[in-house]
Amino acid sequence: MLIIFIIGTAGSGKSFLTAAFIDWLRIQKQNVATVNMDPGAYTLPYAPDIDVRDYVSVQKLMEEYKLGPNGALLMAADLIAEEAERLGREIEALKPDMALVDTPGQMELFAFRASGPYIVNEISKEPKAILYLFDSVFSASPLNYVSNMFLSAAVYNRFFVPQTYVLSKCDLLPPEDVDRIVDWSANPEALESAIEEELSGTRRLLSRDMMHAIYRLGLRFLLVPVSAKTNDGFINLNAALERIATEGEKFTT
Ligand SMILES: Nc1nc2c(ncn2[C@@H]2O[C@H](COP(=O)(O)OP(=O)(O)OP(=O)(O)O)[C@@H](O)[C@H]2O)c(=O)[nH]1
Ligand SMILES: [Mg+2]
Repeated sequence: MLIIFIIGTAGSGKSFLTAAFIDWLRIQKQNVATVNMDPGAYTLPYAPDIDVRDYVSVQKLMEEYKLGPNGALLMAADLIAEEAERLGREIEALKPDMALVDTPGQMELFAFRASGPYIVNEISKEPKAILYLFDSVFSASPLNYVSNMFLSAAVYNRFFVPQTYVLSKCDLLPPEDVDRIVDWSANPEALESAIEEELSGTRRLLSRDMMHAIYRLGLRFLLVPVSAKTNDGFINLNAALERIATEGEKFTT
C-alpha cells in the first residue's frame, strides 16, 4: 500500500483532484481509498471512506473553547494527531493499494506545525508519498513559480518522504502556457531565462538566488500537468505514483 498525502496552498485543487482521480482509478479497477484529513471541510466533492470530521468537530471546538475558526483548526490538528494510529488502522483495514489523503485547506496547518509530520510518521509503517500541487494560474509567472518551488521545498524539508509534483487545474491555461511551465520544471535554464526576461530589479535577483538555492538542495520538480475537470494527465500521474510505490516496496522489504 502507498499512502499519498495531497498538499498545496489554499484552493489549489486538493479536494477536487482527490475526487476526480479516485473516480478515475476506480474505473481502472484499482483498489483505492480516500481519507479526508481536513477537519474544517464544510462540503467535499467526494464521499470519503475515512473522515476526520467523525473524530473532531471544529464547530464544537469553537463553541466549547470559545475559539475563532483558526484557533479551533489548530486545536483540531493536535487532536487529530492523537488519533493518528487509529486512523492508520482504519486505512489498513480497508486494504487498499493506494490511499489518497486530502489535507487541510490551510497548508501551513498540516505542513508547518508539529502535528502534520507526526501524523505522517505515526499513521502507518507502509510507504508514503506527498503529492504537491502547483496551482496553474498561480504558477504562470516566474516569480510565483519560484515562490511555489520554495514552499514545496519547505514542505519536503518537513516530511522527508518522496514528493511528486503536479500542475493542477491545467485546463485553465492555454496549452502553450502549460508547456512553458512544464519546461521550467524540467530544465532550470528555461526558468532562468524567463526570470531574466520577465523580471527586473530586486525581484529578478531574489528569484534567481532562490532558484539556485533550491537546485543546490538537489530537489527535482518535474511537474505533471493534471486537470480534475478533464482528467488530463491522470495516466502520467498514476505512472509517477506507481514508480514511488515500487521503489517504496524495494525500500521496506
Ligand atoms: N477549472 C478547474 N477548476 C478546478 C480544478 N480543480 C479545482 N478547481 C476549482 O478550484 C476551486 C478550489 O478547489 P478545491 O479542490 O476545493 O481546492 P482545495 O485545495 O481542496 O481547497 P481548500 O481545501 O479549500 O484549500 C474550486 O472552485 C474548484 O472548482 C480543475 O482541475 N480545473
Ligand atoms: Mg479541500
